[in-house]
Amino acid sequence: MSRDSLVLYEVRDGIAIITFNRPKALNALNSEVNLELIEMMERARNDDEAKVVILTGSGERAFVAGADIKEMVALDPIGAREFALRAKRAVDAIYNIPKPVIAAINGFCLGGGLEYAMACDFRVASDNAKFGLTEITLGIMPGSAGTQRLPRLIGLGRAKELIFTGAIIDARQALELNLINHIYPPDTLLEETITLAGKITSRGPVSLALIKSAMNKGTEVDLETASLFEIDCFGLCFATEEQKKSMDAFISKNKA
Ligand code: CO8
Repeated sequence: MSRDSLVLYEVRDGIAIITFNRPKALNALNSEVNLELIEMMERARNDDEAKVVILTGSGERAFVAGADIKEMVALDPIGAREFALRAKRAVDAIYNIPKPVIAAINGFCLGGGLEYAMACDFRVASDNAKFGLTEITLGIMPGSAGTQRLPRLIGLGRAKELIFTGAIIDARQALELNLINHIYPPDTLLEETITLAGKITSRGPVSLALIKSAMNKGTEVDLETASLFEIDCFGLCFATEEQKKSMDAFISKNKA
């Protein structure tokens, strides 16, 4: 793990922990952070030791307090579009990695920070975490799929209220909205998330990848198309050692 990196990578017990590491700027996302994040997601994708990925922020105050306003302030429309396209590559790297990704949200999770967290498979948070798509307070709007993922997670009306007002909500409210799955004390957040991730690491990687793909793609298309895609994924599971070993073990235990 390099000390100078803006995004840190380490593997513990089969879990890749990827950490935004700009604590002095509350881990704000600039172009370099995005490039390093893409690199680290690629590393996790190719790392056979890493079965599950946890995304978190360094320091005690923030997961990510949004895109870097100091980098955005002078952008013209073409530059802003390029900035958001670079961010999209980072978000896509989170969303498309064929391994489960859990966001462990340890403080401010605003703007782009929440958009990145929503690209994860699910989210847990410390009880002092704060959430919001606050872009409107800066005279802009979400640009990393926030207008799309938030309504899918919490419903259109609730999402519009949050995005139109730019309100910041706490962890309890985020839990009530189904934006996060669990709340933990700040000092045990990472350990609790590792324990949670540990319940997934023993599961078959091919099944996990196919389930993620079926759920991500399936929820974007009609039910008939999604069901047929799921069936193709189901069929593919039967090409794996995982399936043979697990089913044989079940049968031989029952025979015994
Ligand atoms: N960008 C750049 N620097 C930031 C950011 C940010 N988003 N957030 C905090 N910082 C910096 C501050 O400038 C400060 O630096 P310095 O010490 O050099 O002055 C340091 O972090 C600490 O911050 P504060 O002093 O402001 O700390 P406070 O406790 O007073 O306040 C807040 C904490 C409330 C989180 C406050 O920092 C804040 O409001 N930050 C901005 C939050 C925000 O509006 N985020 C949304 C940004 S827009 C966005 O994300 C668009 C995404 C569109 C797509 C592109 C995705 C990449």
